[in-house]
Amino acid sequence: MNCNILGAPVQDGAGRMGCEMGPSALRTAGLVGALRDLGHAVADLGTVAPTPVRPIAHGNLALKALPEISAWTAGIADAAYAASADAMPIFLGGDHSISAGTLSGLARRAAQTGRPLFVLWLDAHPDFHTLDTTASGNLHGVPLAYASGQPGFHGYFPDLPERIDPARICTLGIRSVDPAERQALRAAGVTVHDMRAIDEHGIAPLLGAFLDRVTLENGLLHVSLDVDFLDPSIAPAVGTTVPGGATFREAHLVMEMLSDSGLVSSLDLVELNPFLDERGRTATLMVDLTASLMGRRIMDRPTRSF
Ligand code: B3U
Ligand code: MN
Ligand code: MN
Repeated sequence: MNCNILGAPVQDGAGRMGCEMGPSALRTAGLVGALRDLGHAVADLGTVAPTPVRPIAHGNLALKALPEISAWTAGIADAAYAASADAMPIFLGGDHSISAGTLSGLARRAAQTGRPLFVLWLDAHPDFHTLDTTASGNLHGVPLAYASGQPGFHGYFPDLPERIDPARICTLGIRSVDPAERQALRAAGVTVHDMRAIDEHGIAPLLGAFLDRVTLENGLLHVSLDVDFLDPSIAPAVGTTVPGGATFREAHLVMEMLSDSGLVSSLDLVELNPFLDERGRTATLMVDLTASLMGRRIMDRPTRSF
């Protein structure tokens, strides 16, 4: 496969500094080499730039860095559109606000291909706040609401060329939801597989059912992997740790199932804060998970297992 790597060193959408170093840490942990070892052709396209920042005022005074994140969203959306023309783009965050841009650009690309875009959101949080409902004001909490066309972004964020149908979004690993998000997710019809669902059913059937839907509609699939999807005991390098996350084995299983499906057309690796890491272990885990998604296996699989 042809892969395009793009760094999006955004940190203003998170509550604390450090995600700006995410792309460097993922490169240092050997992302490009790991992909090449698996036989992929990798082009590192370098670092995305925001468009010029213009002043934007909003009635929600809690909002942080709205002009900056709006400018990043515009720059990232154009870069995502360009980078998805003939290769699989892998976006290196940066905090999760970068996905406002990646999803916007990818939705525009998908519309051109005539195939529907599905989104798998691997995260402790659904990131489904609007500019009006966020209480923290951290804009890494809004990208999924923006990209799926929830109200209140017009005039503040770049106009969306294409929205993603909320019915084609599946969130997995969720364990921290604000009341406004809970209501909006339900009204919009987003699939929410929280940790209780994973505990009750196991992660494989939940993901399998979603992948079946993508296959049935011949969809494209974007995967957005937030570090805090993972349990903090294995992935400490994130500003918003929430206990009770995906285990090492659950996370690799998800990636291997995604790889087997052959459906994944783009990927975000977000929220890595290297300042909070321990000797690079979280960056290394993110690279290893990406390798599993891109074909690394423990053993060759027989066509049927007993
Ligand atoms: N929902 C909370 C917490 C949060 C969302 N995304 C992250 N944290 N990473 C908020 O601030 O919007
Ligand atoms: Mn997130
Ligand atoms: Mn999160």
